[in-house]
Amino acid sequence: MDQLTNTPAWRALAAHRAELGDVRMRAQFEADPGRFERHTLRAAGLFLDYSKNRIDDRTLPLLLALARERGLDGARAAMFAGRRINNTEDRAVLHVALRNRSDTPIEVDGKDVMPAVREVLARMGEFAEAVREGLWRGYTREAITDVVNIGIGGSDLGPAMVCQALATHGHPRLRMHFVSNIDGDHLAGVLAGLNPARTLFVIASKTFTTIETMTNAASARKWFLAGGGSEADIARHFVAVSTNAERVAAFGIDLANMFGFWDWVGGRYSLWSAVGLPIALQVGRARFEELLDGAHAMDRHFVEAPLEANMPVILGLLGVWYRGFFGAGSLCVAPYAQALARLPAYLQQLEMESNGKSVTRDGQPVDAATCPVIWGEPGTNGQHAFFQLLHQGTDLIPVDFIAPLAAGHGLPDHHRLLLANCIAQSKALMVGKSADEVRAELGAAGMAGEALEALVPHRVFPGNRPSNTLLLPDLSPAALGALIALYEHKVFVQSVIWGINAFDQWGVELGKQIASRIGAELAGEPLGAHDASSRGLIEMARDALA
Ligand code: G6Q
Repeated sequence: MDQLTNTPAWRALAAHRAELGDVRMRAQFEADPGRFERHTLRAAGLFLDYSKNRIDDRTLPLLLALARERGLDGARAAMFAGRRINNTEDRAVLHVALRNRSDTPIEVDGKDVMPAVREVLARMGEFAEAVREGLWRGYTREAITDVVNIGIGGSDLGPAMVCQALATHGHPRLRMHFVSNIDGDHLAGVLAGLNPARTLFVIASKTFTTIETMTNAASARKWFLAGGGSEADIARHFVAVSTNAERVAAFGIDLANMFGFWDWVGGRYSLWSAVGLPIALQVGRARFEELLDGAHAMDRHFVEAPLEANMPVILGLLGVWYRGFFGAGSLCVAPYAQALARLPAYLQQLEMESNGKSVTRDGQPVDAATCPVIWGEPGTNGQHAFFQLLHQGTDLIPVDFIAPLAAGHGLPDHHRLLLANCIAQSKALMVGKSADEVRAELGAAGMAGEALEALVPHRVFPGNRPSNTLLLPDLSPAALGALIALYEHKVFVQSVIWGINAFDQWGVELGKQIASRIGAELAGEPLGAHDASSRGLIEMARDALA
């Protein structure tokens, strides 16, 4: 494939960017009453307003030409057809099969994966309902009250984010806990309040070799045995989610209590698989299936909608536009929903582990900037913190605002103020405030002369700062499923433009290898060759641990 910046579409976009210059969105809105209508989309129950972007009528056709030139149609078809598009690991990428709610078969190497997907989903549902109904009991015959998911990365962030988002749909008896960090404070803090006789552990690890998860799981088992459970009781209190039956059995978990998945499910794309077991436990089988339905509706939209009306395509291309032509190095995700507090962390992994790469699928350097830094916090909290920089800092940082239109908390005044703030922020970022407007405002407040002029530069807002606003009807499982699938496909679209394999993660390996060596050294093995900094730090840690 041609170097990206040499392609005709990229060159046309570069010329267009130069022509566009500093065109003001504020002026574009004033001149064009149809701008909102033309730059909004509905899909799978979600509404996207992308009118507050630095684009004119030529921009999207040029971005779409880039998508076509980079082979988006073919790449998308290859993913849905189960081709081995994760080329560096020689794997298919089929999270879409996990939420394929149609009768259409999906094949990997000529074999339909759907019967196995449905079989695990049914077992998960039965197990979740048995725990929820109090039929699955602990060793004292008491019902389970606490579920502790032990997993990390893709085996933690998705279910943790979704369980928090759907907490209002939770079962009144069941509390969900997530332990990921190797830091003993995490496990100890969670276990401190729990009774082993009423606790169920879900050990979630695709490989069942991850050091954090295996260490936490072994300590959890010791805690369980020390707290009154016997070896024979482990089967009622430990279940596994994994692709590795051999290791699950070696850990001592009954294979009847293992929920499997497959190598074509990437960790960060796995919440739709058995990795979503904590979600099913929390909200029940039917609502877990609604989550899948919402994602499936977005999958259908991604496959069927023309590119120019395709939500993941538009979001992905706008991201490429700012990264490639405005030098935007980060994207702020601001959910106006406290329940979505973990969404930015979830998207950080989804986007940055997928597209945080600098070589193409065939190993050549990518000659354009790739994934920006993804970060954010819920609104309105962020407004009282980092929004200062979004409004008046030196960097252009696009923002994704995300808000549910309806809330279930019964505090309508709060929700009105929440939505008002969400809309106000995207408006303020876009319109800004000119020096003349500041002068008029200060004058009206009784200021004049030098005192007024001294304040003007501090109170000017440059404006013209872009954002998308995504509205959900509410925080239902279906809307959340569609939202997550939207970002998954957005990431895929961007990977195709940049020519990246979005489904491997070699960048996390080096640190793991070095940590394993240093771990042995901290346990007493002689020190190997190290730079002076690392050696000095290892010696200090050894002294502290002695
Ligand atoms: C995700 C990554 C990574 C992975 C964790 C946990 O895409 O591969 O975050 O999920 O390292 O791995 P295990 O599930 O194998 O323990």
